[in-house]
Amino acid sequence: GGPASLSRFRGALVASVLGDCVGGEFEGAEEVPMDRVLQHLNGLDDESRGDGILQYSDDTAMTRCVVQSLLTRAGFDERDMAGRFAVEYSQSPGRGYGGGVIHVLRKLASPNLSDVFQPARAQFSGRGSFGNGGAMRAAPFALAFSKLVDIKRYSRLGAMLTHSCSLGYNGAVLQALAVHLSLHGALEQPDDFVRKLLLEMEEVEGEDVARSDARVLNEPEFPFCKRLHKVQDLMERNNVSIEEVISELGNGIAALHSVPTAIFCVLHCLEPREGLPEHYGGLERTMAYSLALGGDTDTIACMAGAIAGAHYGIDAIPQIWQRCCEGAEVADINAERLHTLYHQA
Ligand code: 8NA
Ligand code: MG
Ligand code: MG
Repeated sequence: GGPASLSRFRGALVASVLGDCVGGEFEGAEEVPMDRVLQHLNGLDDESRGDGILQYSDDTAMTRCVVQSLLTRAGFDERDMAGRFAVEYSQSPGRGYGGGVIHVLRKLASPNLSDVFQPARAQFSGRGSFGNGGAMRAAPFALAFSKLVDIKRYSRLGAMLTHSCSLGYNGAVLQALAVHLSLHGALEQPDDFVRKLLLEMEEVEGEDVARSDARVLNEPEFPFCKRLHKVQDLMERNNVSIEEVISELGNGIAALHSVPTAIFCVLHCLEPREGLPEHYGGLERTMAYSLALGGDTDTIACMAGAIAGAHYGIDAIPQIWQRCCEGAEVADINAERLHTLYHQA
């Protein structure tokens, strides 16, 4: 479909669930041989799988809260969103949340809380979390708002409910921007796609807080821009090994070590690649490649899935994959509602 078509909305939200569910198998694994990835993905086609459907984790649980909040309030409402995070966590605490964020989620359940951003600010001795937990749930902001200024403002605030360090929430801004550009067909020109991201992130990371957060963490200034430049370098190379991608971009739980990685996965898999089945389309390649990086596989595949799904649309996602992932159907219905909201506003 064309820019911002229903198919792209559905692709984005369903493929993000898929990445989370399918990627859970390898979360935390140091190295994942492509053979094992393909075996896992082929196994999804097997009707006789005994282990039932693949469950989603914190990534999808929190994304669903973001979606429900944006739909119910027809816009961003921090108290409503924070309340949904707290209820979701109290009802299903075993979804694989990060070790720090659970303290925020418990505090957000308190009815006496006057400032919903306060618990996140108290994390890690006041420095705030730089984990990728804000970025993993950022895609819906690009599906609810059409203006760049709104996407940037609300993806940042939505992330700040749990991640008050700029290296955390700016990862969410970058992820939302990537989904937005993809939704509008920008991946047709991959070099332009990265240039547009850089242009936006140079402004985002130029803020004083972003500069001082980077210094405190011993990172160079403009950390996400630096990584996007590395993405450009890797794109220009003919043969890039998985090891190089991991060492240049990372595969960890920090937003800085996973959001640019997810973006690279999508860009790299726009074309057929050696080691990946020839009958795979771009979305399938993106999934397989994200898992082969190891590390925080569910979250990287979830983020790459959202960007890739917004590009290829729903028809690129194998039915069999959708059927074995918990929450894929709900994501599909939510995508349709977001599409309506998006085109109303
Ligand atoms: P978070 O906010 O708890 O951050 C995750 C972790 O990052 C923390 O537990 C800390 O170890 C570290 N961290 C973050 N900020 C700082 C800081 N300022 N100083 C020192 N350490 C810090 O959780 P989140 O919501 O960001 O979640 C991130 C990831 O963890 C997600 O992938 C989620 O699925 C989860 N998770 C990951 C794995 C894995 O093996 N990769 C396993 C289970 C859960
Ligand atoms: Mg997870
Ligand atoms: Mg994860």
